Amino acid sequence: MVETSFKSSIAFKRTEPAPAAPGLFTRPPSPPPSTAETASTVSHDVADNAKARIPTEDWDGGYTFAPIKEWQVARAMTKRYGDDLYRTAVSDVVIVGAGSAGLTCAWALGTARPDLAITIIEAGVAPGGGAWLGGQLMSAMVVRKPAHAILVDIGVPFEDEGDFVVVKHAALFTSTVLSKVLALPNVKLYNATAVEDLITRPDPLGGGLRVAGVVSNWTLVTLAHGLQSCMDPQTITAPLVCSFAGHDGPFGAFSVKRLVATGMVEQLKNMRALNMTSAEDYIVNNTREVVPGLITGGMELSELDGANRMGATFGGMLASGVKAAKEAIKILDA
Ligand code: 48N
Repeated sequence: MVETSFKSSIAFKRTEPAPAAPGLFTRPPSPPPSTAETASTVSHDVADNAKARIPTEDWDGGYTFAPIKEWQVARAMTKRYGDDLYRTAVSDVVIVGAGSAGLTCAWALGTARPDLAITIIEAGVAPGGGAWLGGQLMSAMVVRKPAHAILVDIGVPFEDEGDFVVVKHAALFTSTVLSKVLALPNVKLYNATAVEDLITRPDPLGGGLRVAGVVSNWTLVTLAHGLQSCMDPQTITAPLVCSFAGHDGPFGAFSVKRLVATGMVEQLKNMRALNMTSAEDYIVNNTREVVPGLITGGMELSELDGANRMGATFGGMLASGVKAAKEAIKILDA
């Protein structure tokens, strides 16, 4: 039975879905199992992939697929997407941005706390943000120690160069952490989907406002608001939002800009020039709950705090994501 007082509901020490009508942070009853879940299909375990090989069977006589109807494909996708939207309408944590910081946060939090329902909103079709390449369109990704320990935990191979390590292609990091995050049963990724506003509530614990979720829309719709009126958004309610919206790009530093626009923060101090020797330590050590209900990390934090950029070294992003996960657990378990 979920306690419904505000403070305790943050802890989400839930055993059963609350029978009461869903409140602000009370999980509504889970949706009925979807036909997808009750269908007689048996999910394919990745362990079976070990048998993947070039088939020796003769295909020269023709390769024939099992029969299909168009409506079966349509329903297979829409049923799952509809179930996902229904289930994630109330989440425990929303992560804005699936760049290196956001994905590492999702991986750390999702693996450490399988009880938490974590929803990632990523504006791009391809998650990953700036972590598909190293620097100046070159492939290799540099990660300074001790952040290489996070690569070990995730399972990303690297070459050791002493005080730093090199992942031979940044896409190897991004695709590996992405595959691990997507395989977590308690994490849902909505890519090609933009956070176009925050949800705020009066903060019963502090008198001001607290962030209580996000407003989302398909990115193409968000980008086209000037072309067509009244394309209203969706909402996802959560007691905690972790924002890693980066420092550039069409949506850069999105959440902290909304904090200024809504008066929750006075001003952005704007990212400062490059200083590789100090920038990463600052970002990791200052990843924090910047207003009640919103943790900010990665390069979005540099825009809020006026921190230096660090250039093409990514350990600070990985460690900021893990720091945000640690802070989130402290807040949710308070
Ligand atoms: O990779 P980014 O931009 O952000 P981080 O903080 O994860 O990593 C930053 C890192 O790539 C660097 O910039 C490196 C270290 N360079 C430093 C330097 O000196 O230049 O990822 C942010 C992600 C992107 O995928 C965006 O598409 C997404 O966030 N995003 C959003 N997704 C949904 N809704 C939004 N409003 C939104 N805004 C950004």
